[in-house]
Amino acid sequence: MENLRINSERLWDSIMQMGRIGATAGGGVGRVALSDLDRQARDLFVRWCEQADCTVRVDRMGSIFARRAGSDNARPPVLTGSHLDTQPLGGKFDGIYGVLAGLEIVRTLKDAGLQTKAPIDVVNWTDEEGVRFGSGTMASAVFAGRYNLDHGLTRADMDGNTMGAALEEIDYAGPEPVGGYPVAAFFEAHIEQGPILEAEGKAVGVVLGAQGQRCFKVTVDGEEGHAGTLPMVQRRDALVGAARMIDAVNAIAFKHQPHPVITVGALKVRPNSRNTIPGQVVFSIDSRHPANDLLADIADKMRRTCEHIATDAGLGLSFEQISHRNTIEFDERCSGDIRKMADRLGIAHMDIYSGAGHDACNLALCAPTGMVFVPCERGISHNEKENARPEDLAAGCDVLLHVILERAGTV
Ligand code: HGY
Ligand code: MN
Ligand code: MN
Repeated sequence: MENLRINSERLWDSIMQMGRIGATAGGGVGRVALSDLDRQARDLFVRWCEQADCTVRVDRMGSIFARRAGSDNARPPVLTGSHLDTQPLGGKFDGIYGVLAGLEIVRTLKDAGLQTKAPIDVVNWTDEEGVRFGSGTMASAVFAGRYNLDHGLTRADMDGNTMGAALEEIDYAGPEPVGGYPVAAFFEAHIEQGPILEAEGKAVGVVLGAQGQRCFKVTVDGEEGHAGTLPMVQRRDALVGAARMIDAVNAIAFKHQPHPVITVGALKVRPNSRNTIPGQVVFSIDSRHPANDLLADIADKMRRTCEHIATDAGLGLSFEQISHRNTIEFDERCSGDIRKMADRLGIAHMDIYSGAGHDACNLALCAPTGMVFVPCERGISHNEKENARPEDLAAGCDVLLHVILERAGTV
Protein backbone atom coordinates (compact mmCIF):
# COMPACT_ATOMS: atom_id res chain seq x y z
CA MET A 1 0.00 0.00 0.00
CA GLU A 2 2.89 2.42 0.74
CA ASN A 3 3.88 2.08 -2.92
CA LEU A 4 0.45 3.01 -4.22
CA ARG A 5 0.53 6.08 -6.50
CA ILE A 6 -2.16 7.93 -8.42
CA ASN A 7 -2.20 7.94 -12.24
CA SER A 8 -0.65 11.31 -13.11
CA GLU A 9 -1.55 11.16 -16.78
CA ARG A 10 -5.19 10.34 -16.08
CA LEU A 11 -5.41 13.21 -13.58
CA TRP A 12 -3.92 15.65 -16.09
CA ASP A 13 -6.17 14.40 -18.93
CA SER A 14 -9.27 14.79 -16.76
CA ILE A 15 -8.31 18.38 -15.85
CA MET A 16 -7.76 19.16 -19.55
CA GLN A 17 -11.06 17.53 -20.53
CA MET A 18 -12.95 19.45 -17.85
CA GLY A 19 -11.23 22.62 -19.10
CA ARG A 20 -12.97 22.28 -22.46
CA ILE A 21 -16.32 23.11 -20.83
CA GLY A 22 -16.36 26.90 -20.94
CA ALA A 23 -12.95 27.17 -22.61
CA THR A 24 -12.10 30.80 -23.39
CA ALA A 25 -10.28 32.19 -26.41
CA GLY A 26 -7.37 33.14 -24.13
CA GLY A 27 -6.72 29.55 -23.06
CA GLY A 28 -8.60 29.67 -19.76
CA VAL A 29 -12.06 28.74 -18.55
CA GLY A 30 -15.17 30.84 -17.93
CA ARG A 31 -17.64 28.65 -16.07
CA VAL A 32 -19.52 30.76 -13.57
CA ALA A 33 -21.49 28.83 -10.92
CA LEU A 34 -25.06 27.85 -11.77
CA SER A 35 -24.67 28.63 -15.48
CA ASP A 36 -25.45 26.04 -18.13
CA LEU A 37 -21.68 25.43 -18.42
CA ASP A 38 -21.56 24.66 -14.69
CA ARG A 39 -24.37 22.15 -15.25
CA GLN A 40 -22.35 20.48 -18.03
CA ALA A 41 -19.25 20.28 -15.80
CA ARG A 42 -21.32 18.78 -12.97
CA ASP A 43 -22.88 16.22 -15.35
CA LEU A 44 -19.42 15.14 -16.53
CA PHE A 45 -18.14 14.86 -12.96
CA VAL A 46 -21.19 12.79 -11.93
CA ARG A 47 -20.68 10.48 -14.91
CA TRP A 48 -17.01 9.96 -14.07
CA CYS A 49 -17.82 9.29 -10.40
CA GLU A 50 -20.48 6.73 -11.27
CA GLN A 51 -18.01 4.99 -13.59
CA ALA A 52 -15.66 4.82 -10.58
CA ASP A 53 -18.41 2.97 -8.60
CA CYS A 54 -19.40 5.96 -6.50
CA THR A 55 -22.95 6.71 -5.43
CA VAL A 56 -23.86 10.32 -6.06
CA ARG A 57 -26.00 12.51 -3.80
CA VAL A 58 -26.84 16.20 -4.21
CA ASP A 59 -27.77 18.39 -1.26
CA ARG A 60 -30.21 21.32 -1.18
CA MET A 61 -27.39 23.80 -1.83
CA GLY A 62 -26.51 21.81 -4.96
CA SER A 63 -23.21 20.44 -3.62
CA ILE A 64 -22.39 17.01 -5.05
CA PHE A 65 -21.14 14.15 -2.85
CA ALA A 66 -19.79 11.10 -4.70
CA ARG A 67 -19.41 8.32 -2.16
CA ARG A 68 -17.02 5.40 -2.39
CA ALA A 69 -18.40 2.97 0.17
CA GLY A 70 -16.22 1.71 3.00
CA SER A 71 -16.39 -1.65 4.76
CA ASP A 72 -18.16 0.10 7.66
CA ASN A 73 -20.50 2.73 6.33
CA ALA A 74 -21.72 3.66 9.79
CA ARG A 75 -18.38 5.45 10.22
CA PRO A 76 -18.31 9.19 9.49
CA PRO A 77 -17.03 9.75 5.93
CA VAL A 78 -13.69 11.29 5.02
CA LEU A 79 -14.45 14.18 2.66
CA THR A 80 -12.21 15.58 -0.06
CA GLY A 81 -12.91 18.00 -2.90
CA SER A 82 -13.14 21.62 -3.95
CA HIS A 83 -15.10 23.43 -6.70
CA LEU A 84 -15.77 23.13 -10.43
CA ASP A 85 -17.00 26.72 -10.92
CA THR A 86 -14.53 29.34 -12.14
CA GLN A 87 -14.05 33.06 -12.48
CA PRO A 88 -15.52 34.60 -15.69
CA LEU A 89 -11.96 34.67 -17.07
CA GLY A 90 -10.43 31.97 -14.90
CA GLY A 91 -8.07 29.05 -15.30
CA LYS A 92 -8.28 25.28 -15.60
CA PHE A 93 -6.92 24.50 -12.13
CA ASP A 94 -8.40 26.72 -9.40
CA GLY A 95 -10.85 24.38 -7.62
CA ILE A 96 -10.97 21.88 -10.46
CA TYR A 97 -7.70 20.31 -9.34
CA GLY A 98 -9.09 19.53 -5.87
CA VAL A 99 -12.28 17.92 -7.19
CA LEU A 100 -10.49 15.84 -9.80
CA ALA A 101 -7.70 14.89 -7.37
CA GLY A 102 -10.47 13.37 -5.22
CA LEU A 103 -11.85 11.56 -8.26
CA GLU A 104 -8.35 10.32 -9.17
CA ILE A 105 -8.01 8.89 -5.67
CA VAL A 106 -11.21 6.84 -5.88
CA ARG A 107 -10.21 5.70 -9.37
CA THR A 108 -6.82 4.62 -8.01
CA LEU A 109 -8.45 2.71 -5.14
CA LYS A 110 -10.81 0.98 -7.58
CA ASP A 111 -7.90 -0.06 -9.82
CA ALA A 112 -5.98 -1.37 -6.80
CA GLY A 113 -9.04 -3.18 -5.42
CA LEU A 114 -8.44 -1.45 -2.08
CA GLN A 115 -11.26 -0.96 0.38
CA THR A 116 -11.25 1.60 3.16
CA LYS A 117 -13.06 1.18 6.46
CA ALA A 118 -14.77 4.59 6.41
CA PRO A 119 -16.51 5.79 3.25
CA ILE A 120 -14.85 8.51 1.15
CA ASP A 121 -16.93 11.36 -0.30
CA VAL A 122 -15.55 13.35 -3.24
CA VAL A 123 -17.25 16.73 -3.08
CA ASN A 124 -17.98 19.50 -5.55
CA TRP A 125 -19.06 22.50 -3.43
CA THR A 126 -21.54 24.81 -5.17
CA ASP A 127 -20.46 28.34 -6.10
CA GLU A 128 -17.13 28.66 -4.36
CA GLU A 129 -16.20 31.76 -6.34
CA GLY A 130 -19.30 33.83 -5.60
CA VAL A 131 -19.08 35.67 -8.94
CA ARG A 132 -22.81 36.01 -9.52
CA PHE A 133 -24.21 35.98 -5.98
CA GLY A 134 -21.53 38.12 -4.37
CA SER A 135 -20.42 35.95 -1.47
CA GLY A 136 -18.37 32.86 -2.30
CA THR A 137 -18.18 29.50 -0.46
CA MET A 138 -21.83 29.84 0.52
CA ALA A 139 -22.71 26.15 0.06
CA SER A 140 -19.89 24.95 2.31
CA ALA A 141 -20.76 27.74 4.77
CA VAL A 142 -24.31 26.36 5.05
CA PHE A 143 -22.87 22.83 5.35
CA ALA A 144 -20.70 23.96 8.27
CA GLY A 145 -23.60 25.79 9.96
CA ARG A 146 -22.24 29.32 9.45
CA TYR A 147 -25.50 30.28 7.76
CA ASN A 148 -28.88 28.56 7.59
CA LEU A 149 -30.25 27.03 4.40
CA ASP A 150 -32.75 29.81 3.84
CA HIS A 151 -29.95 32.40 3.91
CA GLY A 152 -28.01 30.39 1.32
CA LEU A 153 -30.90 29.83 -1.05
CA THR A 154 -32.08 33.44 -0.93
CA ARG A 155 -28.73 35.00 -1.94
CA ALA A 156 -29.62 37.18 -4.92
CA ASP A 157 -27.62 38.31 -7.95
CA MET A 158 -27.54 41.94 -9.10
CA ASP A 159 -30.82 41.35 -11.00
CA GLY A 160 -32.58 39.91 -7.95
CA ASN A 161 -32.55 36.22 -9.03
CA THR A 162 -31.93 33.85 -6.13
CA MET A 163 -29.45 31.02 -5.78
CA GLY A 164 -32.37 28.67 -5.04
CA ALA A 165 -34.04 29.51 -8.37
CA ALA A 166 -30.73 29.22 -10.24
CA LEU A 167 -30.17 25.73 -8.75
CA GLU A 168 -33.64 24.64 -9.94
CA GLU A 169 -32.84 25.97 -13.40
CA ILE A 170 -29.75 23.79 -13.82
CA ASP A 171 -31.47 20.81 -12.14
CA TYR A 172 -29.09 20.65 -9.19
CA ALA A 173 -31.45 21.63 -6.36
CA GLY A 174 -30.88 18.30 -4.63
CA PRO A 175 -33.06 16.61 -2.02
CA GLU A 176 -30.42 15.90 0.64
CA PRO A 177 -30.22 17.94 3.86
CA VAL A 178 -27.15 20.19 4.00
CA GLY A 179 -24.58 18.96 6.53
CA GLY A 180 -25.67 18.15 10.05
CA TYR A 181 -23.79 14.85 10.26
CA PRO A 182 -20.33 13.99 11.59
CA VAL A 183 -17.42 14.21 9.17
CA ALA A 184 -14.22 12.32 10.04
CA ALA A 185 -12.07 14.91 8.24
CA PHE A 186 -12.02 17.17 5.17
CA PHE A 187 -8.93 17.50 2.99
CA GLU A 188 -8.81 19.96 0.08
CA ALA A 189 -6.07 20.02 -2.55
CA HIS A 190 -5.63 23.34 -4.38
CA ILE A 191 -3.12 25.28 -6.41
CA GLU A 192 -1.36 27.86 -4.24
CA GLN A 193 -2.49 30.87 -6.34
CA GLY A 194 0.65 32.67 -5.16
CA PRO A 195 4.38 32.53 -5.98
CA ILE A 196 5.92 31.05 -2.82
CA LEU A 197 6.09 27.29 -3.48
CA GLU A 198 7.51 27.79 -6.96
CA ALA A 199 10.15 30.21 -5.67
CA GLU A 200 11.09 27.83 -2.84
CA GLY A 201 11.16 24.78 -5.11
CA LYS A 202 8.60 22.82 -3.02
CA ALA A 203 6.01 20.55 -4.62
CA VAL A 204 3.66 20.66 -1.63
CA GLY A 205 2.51 23.35 0.79
CA VAL A 206 1.08 22.29 4.14
CA VAL A 207 -1.55 24.98 4.67
CA LEU A 208 -1.71 26.16 8.27
CA GLY A 209 -4.57 28.64 7.88
CA ALA A 210 -6.13 31.43 5.85
CA GLN A 211 -6.64 35.16 6.38
CA GLY A 212 -10.01 36.69 7.25
CA GLN A 213 -12.29 38.30 4.70
CA ARG A 214 -15.14 40.82 4.65
CA CYS A 215 -17.14 41.57 1.52
CA PHE A 216 -19.46 44.52 0.96
CA LYS A 217 -22.12 45.62 -1.51
CA VAL A 218 -22.07 49.39 -1.92
CA THR A 219 -25.00 51.17 -3.57
CA VAL A 220 -24.59 54.81 -4.59
CA ASP A 221 -27.77 56.68 -5.53
CA GLY A 222 -27.72 59.83 -7.64
CA GLU A 223 -30.10 61.05 -10.29
CA GLU A 224 -30.34 60.34 -14.00
CA GLY A 225 -30.23 63.28 -16.37
CA HIS A 226 -29.41 64.33 -19.92
CA ALA A 227 -25.69 64.30 -20.74
CA GLY A 228 -26.02 67.29 -23.07
CA THR A 229 -28.29 69.61 -21.13
CA LEU A 230 -27.83 69.29 -17.37
CA PRO A 231 -25.15 71.75 -16.16
CA MET A 232 -22.24 70.16 -14.32
CA VAL A 233 -22.99 71.96 -11.07
CA GLN A 234 -26.52 70.55 -10.92
CA ARG A 235 -25.55 66.91 -11.35
CA ARG A 236 -25.78 64.07 -8.83
CA ASP A 237 -23.64 61.62 -10.77
CA ALA A 238 -23.55 58.24 -9.00
CA LEU A 239 -20.60 56.98 -11.04
CA VAL A 240 -18.41 59.97 -10.21
CA GLY A 241 -19.22 59.40 -6.52
CA ALA A 242 -18.48 55.67 -6.82
CA ALA A 243 -15.17 56.41 -8.58
CA ARG A 244 -14.09 58.64 -5.67
CA MET A 245 -15.05 55.94 -3.19
CA ILE A 246 -13.16 53.26 -5.11
CA ASP A 247 -10.04 55.42 -5.20
CA ALA A 248 -10.40 56.14 -1.48
CA VAL A 249 -10.75 52.50 -0.35
CA ASN A 250 -7.78 51.58 -2.54
CA ALA A 251 -5.77 54.34 -0.81
CA ILE A 252 -6.77 52.90 2.61
CA ALA A 253 -5.17 49.58 1.59
CA PHE A 254 -1.96 51.27 0.42
CA LYS A 255 -1.73 53.31 3.61
CA HIS A 256 -1.64 50.17 5.79
CA GLN A 257 0.70 47.86 3.84
CA PRO A 258 1.69 45.00 3.91
CA HIS A 259 -1.96 44.36 4.89
CA PRO A 260 -4.84 44.53 4.04
CA VAL A 261 -5.64 43.70 0.42
CA ILE A 262 -8.75 45.48 -0.88
CA THR A 263 -10.34 44.91 -4.29
CA VAL A 264 -13.26 46.48 -6.12
CA GLY A 265 -13.88 43.99 -8.90
CA ALA A 266 -17.53 44.30 -9.92
CA LEU A 267 -19.51 47.38 -10.83
CA LYS A 268 -23.01 47.86 -12.17
CA VAL A 269 -24.01 51.22 -13.60
CA ARG A 270 -27.64 52.18 -14.12
CA PRO A 271 -28.77 52.80 -16.80
CA ASN A 272 -25.28 52.32 -18.34
CA SER A 273 -25.85 54.59 -21.31
CA ARG A 274 -23.33 56.98 -22.90
CA ASN A 275 -25.61 59.99 -22.80
CA THR A 276 -27.45 59.54 -19.50
CA ILE A 277 -25.86 60.74 -16.26
CA PRO A 278 -25.54 57.57 -14.12
CA GLY A 279 -28.37 57.42 -11.57
CA GLN A 280 -27.17 54.44 -9.58
CA VAL A 281 -23.98 52.42 -9.15
CA VAL A 282 -23.63 49.17 -7.23
CA PHE A 283 -20.08 47.94 -6.60
CA SER A 284 -18.36 45.20 -4.61
CA ILE A 285 -15.55 45.51 -2.07
CA ASP A 286 -13.49 42.46 -1.08
CA SER A 287 -11.18 43.12 1.89
CA ARG A 288 -8.80 40.67 3.58
CA HIS A 289 -6.40 40.81 6.51
CA PRO A 290 -4.69 38.19 8.70
CA ALA A 291 -5.71 40.06 11.90
CA ASN A 292 -9.44 40.04 12.66
CA ASP A 293 -9.48 43.27 14.71
CA LEU A 294 -7.55 45.19 12.04
CA LEU A 295 -9.89 43.86 9.34
CA ALA A 296 -12.81 45.25 11.38
CA ASP A 297 -11.04 48.64 11.72
CA ILE A 298 -10.47 48.76 7.98
CA ALA A 299 -14.17 48.04 7.39
CA ASP A 300 -15.10 51.00 9.63
CA LYS A 301 -12.64 53.29 7.85
CA MET A 302 -14.02 52.32 4.45
CA ARG A 303 -17.61 52.86 5.57
CA ARG A 304 -16.88 56.31 7.07
CA THR A 305 -14.90 57.40 4.00
CA CYS A 306 -17.68 56.39 1.63
CA GLU A 307 -20.26 58.18 3.82
CA HIS A 308 -18.24 61.43 3.69
CA ILE A 309 -17.89 61.26 -0.08
CA ALA A 310 -21.62 60.58 -0.50
CA THR A 311 -22.61 63.44 1.79
CA ASP A 312 -20.27 65.91 0.05
CA ALA A 313 -21.69 64.98 -3.35
CA GLY A 314 -25.35 64.88 -2.28
CA LEU A 315 -25.58 61.16 -3.07
CA GLY A 316 -27.45 58.39 -1.29
CA LEU A 317 -25.41 55.47 0.09
CA SER A 318 -26.02 51.95 1.31
CA PHE A 319 -22.87 50.20 2.59
CA GLU A 320 -23.86 46.61 3.31
CA GLN A 321 -21.55 43.87 4.61
CA ILE A 322 -22.61 40.73 2.78
CA SER A 323 -20.11 38.25 4.18
CA HIS A 324 -17.56 37.98 6.96
CA ARG A 325 -15.19 35.16 7.79
CA ASN A 326 -12.56 35.37 10.49
CA THR A 327 -8.99 34.19 10.03
CA ILE A 328 -8.87 30.44 10.55
CA GLU A 329 -6.22 27.93 11.61
CA PHE A 330 -6.48 24.41 10.24
CA ASP A 331 -6.43 21.32 12.44
CA GLU A 332 -2.89 20.52 13.62
CA ARG A 333 -3.37 16.78 13.35
CA CYS A 334 -4.49 17.17 9.72
CA SER A 335 -1.51 19.42 8.89
CA GLY A 336 0.75 16.96 10.69
CA ASP A 337 -0.62 14.06 8.60
CA ILE A 338 0.02 15.98 5.37
CA ARG A 339 3.58 16.79 6.45
CA LYS A 340 4.22 13.21 7.52
CA MET A 341 2.94 11.72 4.24
CA ALA A 342 4.95 14.19 2.13
CA ASP A 343 8.05 13.13 4.10
CA ARG A 344 7.23 9.46 3.67
CA LEU A 345 6.81 9.91 -0.10
CA GLY A 346 10.00 11.98 -0.35
CA ILE A 347 8.15 15.06 -1.59
CA ALA A 348 9.66 18.49 -0.80
CA HIS A 349 7.22 20.52 1.30
CA MET A 350 6.90 23.63 3.45
CA ASP A 351 4.31 25.21 5.73
CA ILE A 352 2.32 28.05 4.19
CA TYR A 353 -0.68 30.35 4.82
CA SER A 354 -3.42 30.95 2.28
CA GLY A 355 -4.22 34.42 0.99
CA ALA A 356 -7.27 33.07 -0.82
CA GLY A 357 -10.46 31.78 0.78
CA HIS A 358 -11.47 28.15 0.33
CA ASP A 359 -14.35 25.84 1.19
CA ALA A 360 -11.93 24.26 3.65
CA CYS A 361 -12.12 27.49 5.70
CA ASN A 362 -15.79 26.70 6.35
CA LEU A 363 -15.30 22.96 6.87
CA ALA A 364 -12.71 23.80 9.53
CA LEU A 365 -15.63 25.03 11.66
CA CYS A 366 -17.37 21.64 11.71
CA ALA A 367 -14.69 18.98 11.08
CA PRO A 368 -10.93 18.39 11.36
CA THR A 369 -9.67 20.02 8.15
CA GLY A 370 -6.42 20.27 6.24
CA MET A 371 -5.28 21.66 2.88
CA VAL A 372 -2.57 20.60 0.45
CA PHE A 373 -1.22 23.32 -1.87
CA VAL A 374 0.77 22.71 -5.03
CA PRO A 375 2.68 25.39 -6.98
CA CYS A 376 1.22 27.19 -9.97
CA GLU A 377 3.24 28.96 -12.64
CA ARG A 378 4.48 32.39 -11.44
CA GLY A 379 1.67 32.33 -8.86
CA ILE A 380 -0.81 33.44 -11.51
CA SER A 381 -4.48 32.68 -10.76
CA HIS A 382 -7.93 34.15 -11.48
CA ASN A 383 -6.44 34.57 -14.92
CA GLU A 384 -6.77 32.59 -18.15
CA LYS A 385 -2.99 32.03 -18.07
CA GLU A 386 -3.18 30.00 -14.82
CA ASN A 387 -0.96 26.93 -15.20
CA ALA A 388 0.55 24.10 -13.14
CA ARG A 389 2.97 21.23 -13.78
CA PRO A 390 1.62 17.67 -14.07
CA GLU A 391 4.32 16.39 -11.70
CA ASP A 392 3.37 18.87 -8.97
CA LEU A 393 -0.33 18.08 -9.34
CA ALA A 394 0.53 14.38 -9.06
CA ALA A 395 2.72 14.95 -5.98
CA GLY A 396 -0.08 16.79 -4.17
CA CYS A 397 -2.58 14.10 -5.18
CA ASP A 398 -0.28 11.30 -3.94
CA VAL A 399 0.04 13.03 -0.57
CA LEU A 400 -3.74 13.44 -0.45
CA LEU A 401 -4.24 9.75 -1.32
CA HIS A 402 -2.11 8.56 1.59
CA VAL A 403 -3.51 11.08 4.06
CA ILE A 404 -7.02 9.92 3.18
CA LEU A 405 -6.09 6.24 3.31
CA GLU A 406 -4.67 6.68 6.79
CA ARG A 407 -7.69 8.63 8.01
CA ALA A 408 -10.28 6.29 6.48
CA GLY A 409 -8.36 3.15 7.49
CA THR A 410 -7.84 0.17 5.21
CA VAL A 411 -9.35 -3.29 5.44
O1 HGY B 1 -11.87 34.70 -3.48
C1 HGY B 1 -11.19 33.72 -3.19
O2 HGY B 1 -10.32 33.70 -2.33
C2 HGY B 1 -11.41 32.50 -3.93
O3 HGY B 1 -10.73 32.29 -5.03
N1 HGY B 1 -12.35 31.66 -3.48
MN1 MN C 1 -10.46 27.95 -5.53
MN1 MN D 1 -10.83 31.16 -7.15
